Amino acid sequence: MERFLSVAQTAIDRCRMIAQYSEEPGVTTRTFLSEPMHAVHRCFRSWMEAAGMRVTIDHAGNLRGYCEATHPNAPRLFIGSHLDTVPRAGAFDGILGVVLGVALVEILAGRRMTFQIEVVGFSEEEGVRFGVPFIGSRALVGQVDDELLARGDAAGVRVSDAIAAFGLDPARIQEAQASSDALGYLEFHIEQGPVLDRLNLPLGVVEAIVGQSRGDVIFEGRANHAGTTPMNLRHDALAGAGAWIGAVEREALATSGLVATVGSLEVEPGATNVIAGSARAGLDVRHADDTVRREAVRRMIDCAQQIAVRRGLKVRWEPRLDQSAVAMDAGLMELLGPFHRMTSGAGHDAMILARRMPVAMLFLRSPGGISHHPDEAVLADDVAAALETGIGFLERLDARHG
Ligand code: HGY
Ligand code: MN
Ligand code: MN
Repeated sequence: MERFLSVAQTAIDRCRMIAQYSEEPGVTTRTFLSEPMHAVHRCFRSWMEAAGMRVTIDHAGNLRGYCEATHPNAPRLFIGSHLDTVPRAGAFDGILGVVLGVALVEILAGRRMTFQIEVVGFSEEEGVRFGVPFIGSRALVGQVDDELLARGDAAGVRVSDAIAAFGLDPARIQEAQASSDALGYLEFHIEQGPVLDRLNLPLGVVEAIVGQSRGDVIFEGRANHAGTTPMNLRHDALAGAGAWIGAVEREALATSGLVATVGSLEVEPGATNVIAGSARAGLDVRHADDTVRREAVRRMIDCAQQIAVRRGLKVRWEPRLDQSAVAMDAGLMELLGPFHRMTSGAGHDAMILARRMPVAMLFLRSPGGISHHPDEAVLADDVAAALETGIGFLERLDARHG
């Protein structure tokens, strides 16, 4: 492991350097094809080209670096993750997977495998700007449709406008597709949870990624004066949403293995002395079993309707994502090695790439189990162990495929 410790430290330094490219000074916030993404692409392009890779940006804004194989027309192994972040993120979620892909190519130092290697930095995985995740990886499996291209952000800018504003052509997004004979996809990612840290393990191999539902529940009441409206005459949308959020938490606590989060709440008109006329609550529900998850979502929506009736409110559900749980490829998992097997509660681009090729993920310990937070971290020894495992994986895949 020591042989890769300095490469590991460079990888960590690169992640922390990239973290400075942000829409907000002093924190790390980088959404789909926002201005700071140009600087991120410039950094990766210089690292990739110095490692002998050919670099392109596809029309979904994905950064793509290619290494040739020992022979032309060899199938391709993809290694990657996402370059966007949640608001006020840490430095490693997504970025680390792209940086380690480049580091593996640097370690190979021109040595060619019996397969091509493509390192991909996806343009958008978190779903922050347009409310729908995985735009970048969906382009690789041909699943960016006109409806998605027409989705607007909070300022009314459409996905297609954002692509054009970045200097790309939304009409050419289909060119981003990965060929169907791809050898597979490998994603290095921080665990973003407490499991490896509590077991005091540096690495884990993902067996499956849980399924997730996302969407908005919108309560509509009647705005009115906070001082003159008696309590029994109110139709308070925010109070209704608050009652429902508590019910969502109770439902999740009562259902084994289920997590449910209301992480966003938009209130109109949003003044202390005005009873809220509307409240839009963003719901995220996850479980390893798709039936359990979908059943829980249905119960939560039923509960919202019952609360609305009791309070004289209207309520509607706007679903945005129903992503099934995805199993990782057993053959690629075996090539990674005998590490702790685990389920991922976080969603990843691997769940989209799995629609077109075998996929595998290697988790790195998240000290303190912290993520989606500036305190997110990795340990240099664990990064070195991940690089050691990654080189071993490439060599074992080369031997199997050669
Ligand atoms: O939300 C997630 O599961 C991931 O961080 N995109
Ligand atoms: Mn994330
Ligand atoms: Mn991520």
